[in-house]
Amino acid sequence: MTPEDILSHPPLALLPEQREFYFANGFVAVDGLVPQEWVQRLTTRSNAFLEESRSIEKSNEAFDLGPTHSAETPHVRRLRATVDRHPEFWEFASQSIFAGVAADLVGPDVKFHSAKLNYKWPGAGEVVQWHQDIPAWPHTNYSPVTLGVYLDAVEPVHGPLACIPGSHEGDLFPHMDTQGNWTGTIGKSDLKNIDTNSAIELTGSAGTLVAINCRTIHGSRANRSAAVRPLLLCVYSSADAFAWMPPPTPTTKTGEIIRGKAARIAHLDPRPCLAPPNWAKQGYGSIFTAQQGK
Ligand SMILES: O=C(O)CCC(=O)C(=O)O
Repeated sequence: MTPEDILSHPPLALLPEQREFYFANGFVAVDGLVPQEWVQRLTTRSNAFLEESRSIEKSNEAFDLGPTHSAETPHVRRLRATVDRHPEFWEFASQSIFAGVAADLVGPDVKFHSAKLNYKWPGAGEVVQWHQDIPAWPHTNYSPVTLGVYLDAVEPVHGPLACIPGSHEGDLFPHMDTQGNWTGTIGKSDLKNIDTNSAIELTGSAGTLVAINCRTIHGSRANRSAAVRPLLLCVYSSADAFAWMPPPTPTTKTGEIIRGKAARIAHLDPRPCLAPPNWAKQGYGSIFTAQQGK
C-alpha cells in the first residue's frame, strides 16, 4: 500500500497530523500515548525478568547480557523475543493501542514480525550506532515499522532514540565491513555523507510512543543518568510485506496477522536491499554484539 492508500483509512490511534509526520519524516513520537495501566503492567514484567537474570551467567535465548552482568548487579542489554517470554507481552503487542498505531502506519492488514525489550544502562557505554533496521531483515517492501514504548520518562541524558528526518527516502547502506562481515551499523565512509547533526532525539514521559520506519537512520547515545532506560520495541508490517531471508530473532508469533486479513500477493517495492547473512545458519546475537564486533 502507498502512504496515500494507508491515509485513506480513518485513524485508529494517531491524529492525522501524526500519521502525516511519520510518512514525511520516517518517524514520529507521541508523548504518553500508551496508557499508564499498560506501562505499569509491562514494568512489572520487565522487573521480574531483571530479577530472573540474576541467576543466569551467560547470554541465552531470552537474555542478551552485557560484560559486567552479575547476580549482584544485573546488566541485561536485551530481553529477546518478549512475546515468547510472557503472554502479557503478546497481549500488548497484539491487542493494545500498538495494534491500532500499527494499522495507522502500515494499513488495515497488519502482520507481526518481532519484539524485544532493550535496556540502556548507565555508564555501560551502550551507544547504539547509526543504522537502519531493514538490512537485517529484508522484506518485499518497506512498510515495516518499529513501535517502541518508553517504560520510564526519557530525557536527553538517558540516551533517547534519535532519528534522521527524511532518511527513509534516501539510500539503504551496507551494514557490513569490507570483508562482508555483519557489523549492524553504517560504515564510516558512508556516514561522512549523512547529516547526523540533523537527528532529532525522541524524548518523552513514561508511555511515550516512538515509531520508526524500517529505512530510517537511527541510533542512540550513551545513558549518562543514574537510571536504566527500558524500551519495549515491537515490529509490524503490512500483510503484503513478506520477509525474504530468515529473521534474526524469530518468535512463535512471527508472521501472525494481528488485524485485518492475510495477503496472497506480495507488494514488491523495486528499491534494492542487500541480503544479510542467513541468520538461521549463522545465528544472531544482538545489535550490541554486532556493533561491538563480538
Ligand atoms: O535501544 C535503543 O536505543 C536503540 C534500539 C535500536 O535501534 C535497535 O534495537 O534496533
